Amino acid sequence: MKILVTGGAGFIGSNFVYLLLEERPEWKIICVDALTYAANIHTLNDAFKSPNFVFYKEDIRNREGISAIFEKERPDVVVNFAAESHVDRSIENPAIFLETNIIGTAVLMDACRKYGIQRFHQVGTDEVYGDLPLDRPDLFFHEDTPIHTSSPYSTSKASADLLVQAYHRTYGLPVTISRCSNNYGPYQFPEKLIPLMINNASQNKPLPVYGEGLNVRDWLYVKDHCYGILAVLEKGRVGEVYNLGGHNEKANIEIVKIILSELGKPESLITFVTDRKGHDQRYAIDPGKAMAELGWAPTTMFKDGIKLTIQWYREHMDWMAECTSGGYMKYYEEMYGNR
Ligand code: NAD
Ligand code: TDX
Repeated sequence: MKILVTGGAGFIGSNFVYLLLEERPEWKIICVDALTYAANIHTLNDAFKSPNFVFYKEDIRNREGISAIFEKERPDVVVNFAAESHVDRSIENPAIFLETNIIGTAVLMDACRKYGIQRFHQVGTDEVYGDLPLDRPDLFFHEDTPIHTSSPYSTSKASADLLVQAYHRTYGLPVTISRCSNNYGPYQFPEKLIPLMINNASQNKPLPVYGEGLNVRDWLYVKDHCYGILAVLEKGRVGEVYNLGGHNEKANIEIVKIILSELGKPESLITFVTDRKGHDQRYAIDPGKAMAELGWAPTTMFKDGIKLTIQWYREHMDWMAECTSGGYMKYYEEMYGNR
């Protein structure tokens, strides 16, 4: 099996590469990543040691470059993780989200049509369903929940999903889509809630909580997400959407307090700042279809996963320092300076 993984130098893509090396060591992995600000090539240091791993620095928007990789490697399966993934950045600068997340996905699928493929899998998000009210804990996102997006990020991801479904119906491209809730774990760029709070708390810097910190996210350990994607590839039905999540809802403020407590830091570091524009209230996935059809279920409880995650960042402060060098301080100042 030859599997082409885009976005493999980012958070979830790199965890997926490591899962494949562990669980499917006979597969050839062709990793394609443009190495944007969100990537850290050192994340893949151990993958480079495998003879079954090859890496191409390429942009999924580049039709000729992507075509040349397909021509040379002839992948059997493509899994598309590559994306601009941060909601706050999409609010500041939507254009690149439309280009990478929509056009990039189309470029990949055009290459799949040209060269033939057993499966194109699109890594999607629960944010395409919009949000749920805080006072209706009985409501969950199902695969047939209407698409109703809030941010330029979620709109670009929803557009990509619609395009994937259109390529299936129009051209018969064998596609699947997974839509996952918030991931946490090793190798996440410290612009996202959990690594940002771990990084700031470690340095006794203020922890910027948006609004009152009451927005709810449904957290899944990244390795469980990766097992879910592998299950969709191997057991999922072509043309179908699968929601992945672990019924692990937490208000942001709870997460921040857990991090402070694990690190032995005072709650006085918490600073409430101006809310995110259009901030989604609550995400909550019903993963019943994936569980019933694929036999998939998360195995890492949040109480264990968050400890593993905090421990990982404490042991990899050099990795964090690499991510936060370069443009990070400028980004931080622009995003949080006057908040
Ligand atoms: P990330 O930002 O950590 O990584 C994205 C990777 O894609 C980076 O390595 C980056 O260099 C690469 N990339 C960006 N633009 C590219 C381009 N034009 N061409 C080639 N490579 C490019 O993101 P992530 O958190 O790992 O998310 C991966 C996927 O999973 C995304 O599609 C995201 O929408 C989806 N997702 C993420 C979460 C989450 O909680 N992080 C939840 C559900 C779904
Ligand atoms: O500094 C912060 N303070 C804060 O209160 C940051 C960065 C976030 N927050 C809040 C906003 C959200 O309610 O924490 C929550 C989580 O924020 P993010 O980590 O930015 O994630 P979210 O916006 O929920 O989106 C994530 O999950 C779905 C990923 O970034 C997406 O790629 C994925 O599709």
